[in-house]
Amino acid sequence: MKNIDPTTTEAWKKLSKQFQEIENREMKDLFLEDKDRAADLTLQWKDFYVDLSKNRITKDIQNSLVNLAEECGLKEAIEAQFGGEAINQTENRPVLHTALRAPENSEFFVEGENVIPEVNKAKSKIRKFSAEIISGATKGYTGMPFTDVVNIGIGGSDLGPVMVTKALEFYKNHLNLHYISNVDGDHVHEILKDLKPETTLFVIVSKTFTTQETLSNANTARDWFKKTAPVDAVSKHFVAVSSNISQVEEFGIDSNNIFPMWDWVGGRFSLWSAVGLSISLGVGYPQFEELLDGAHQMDQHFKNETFEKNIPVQIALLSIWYNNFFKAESEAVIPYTQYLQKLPSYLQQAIMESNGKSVDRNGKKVTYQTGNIIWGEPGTNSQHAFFQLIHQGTKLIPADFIGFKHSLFKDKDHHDKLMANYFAQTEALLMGKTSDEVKQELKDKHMPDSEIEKLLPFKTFDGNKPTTSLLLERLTPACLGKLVAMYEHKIFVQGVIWNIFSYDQWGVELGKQLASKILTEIDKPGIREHDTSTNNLLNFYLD
Ligand code: G6Q
Repeated sequence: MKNIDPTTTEAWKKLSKQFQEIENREMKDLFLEDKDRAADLTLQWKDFYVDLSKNRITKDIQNSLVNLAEECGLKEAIEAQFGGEAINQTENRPVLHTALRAPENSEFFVEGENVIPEVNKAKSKIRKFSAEIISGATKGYTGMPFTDVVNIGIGGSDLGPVMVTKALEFYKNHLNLHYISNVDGDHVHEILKDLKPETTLFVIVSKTFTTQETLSNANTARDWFKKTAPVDAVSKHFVAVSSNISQVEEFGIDSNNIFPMWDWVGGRFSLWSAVGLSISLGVGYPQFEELLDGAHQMDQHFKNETFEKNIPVQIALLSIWYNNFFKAESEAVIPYTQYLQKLPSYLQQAIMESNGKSVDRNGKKVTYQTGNIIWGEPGTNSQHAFFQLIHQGTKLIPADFIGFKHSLFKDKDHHDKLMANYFAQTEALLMGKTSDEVKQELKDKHMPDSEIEKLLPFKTFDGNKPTTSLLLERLTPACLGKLVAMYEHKIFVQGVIWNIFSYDQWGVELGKQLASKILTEIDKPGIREHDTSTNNLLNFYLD
């Protein structure tokens, strides 16, 4: 990978000039000047229609952004990633979540060894296990089929499976899925209180099997289970997904019930592995495989398509454009489907943990902005909540609008209403509302002129707010796979250009150490060696 400061590139210099030229320009004028703008700035690929034209760019700016990617060595970086090079240099690991969704006969090499046979073996195990639990062939210790599955994991071992399970709820079978992540005892006890040990299967997901939250919750679940079940039933009701076999066995899980994880898959990119076991249990393995296949299709698109027509590359470049030139502080993701309600929080981890870095790949502090702040909620709910700030606030918030041509229950009346909002919002954010329009509207309502003058500034909308419309066919597992993989590649592209390491997470590791230290002090009265604020808080807590 090239390790260059992006601000020193020719493309960056050109973009700085182009920024000055476009900063005060209205997108609606750009549409008037160029009748082909919408078509020229739209990407169509399979069931994706991605309209970039409501962004504050021109074709020339788009070309400069592509030049930036080229100057920063994006092509080589993509090859290095797919080629299994240890691009996660601070942990000395390759980054190959793409191997998890590749066809059975592919080849992905880690230190000279093709990992695909291992991946295929894990997939067969997931397939067989899921089928046996779903069909009831594998039963609990009293001979009853399983009704409930509890995933215990946190961060990357939770957010992906939770998000996908919610997203694919339409395809779900009879198994009830639960997710316990927080070390908050109220979380685990709240979930356990309604479960029956004899029909509950626990999936403990922890790559390291050392994570305090997950181990505490797993221990609590096992204690709860053993209150009524015989000890030897634990092996029937507890399975694990981990790369730390010895620790899992020590916990008491049968070695046949351990699903693998690998160092070359980062936690937040692991839903495609056995970390997604709960997904496969909830919707069945064939649907899980469709999800993987969709992601693989996006991988191929990302790897092979020119940067001009490459969806993840283009959305990543736009995000850099706003972050580094317009100084946008955050980005919103607004899915127009309730099923994707967890997508923003999933993306918060994926994006903010990956690119929330301030040291470049040469070990130097960066002098420019990196990781974006991500937030969002499904439309239309968010329109009745925070959209006010997007429309009339002081901040520039580029937003992805994700909509679908077809709903799953095929209720046309509801879907047309939902999508009317999707279209209307991006149009309003683009066009705004001029004072003349407001005047006319109020006149038509017979409002006196003096009142109109008073209200005018408040009811006027500047518009010119950037949005990207992703209009997809239907929320199938494959479509979801493509969408999630699109955002994964977006993250990578941005990390490459910002010259940072996207695949480590030292901030998370720090959190893991800090709490363990304080925990050892909690039971010890007396001297505390923290800052006075922390000392006082501890004393007040323990009083
Ligand atoms: C993800 C992070 C982090 C991790 C959790 C859980 O990329 O590394 O969120 O997934 O800390 O870790 P374990 O799976 O090891 O319990």
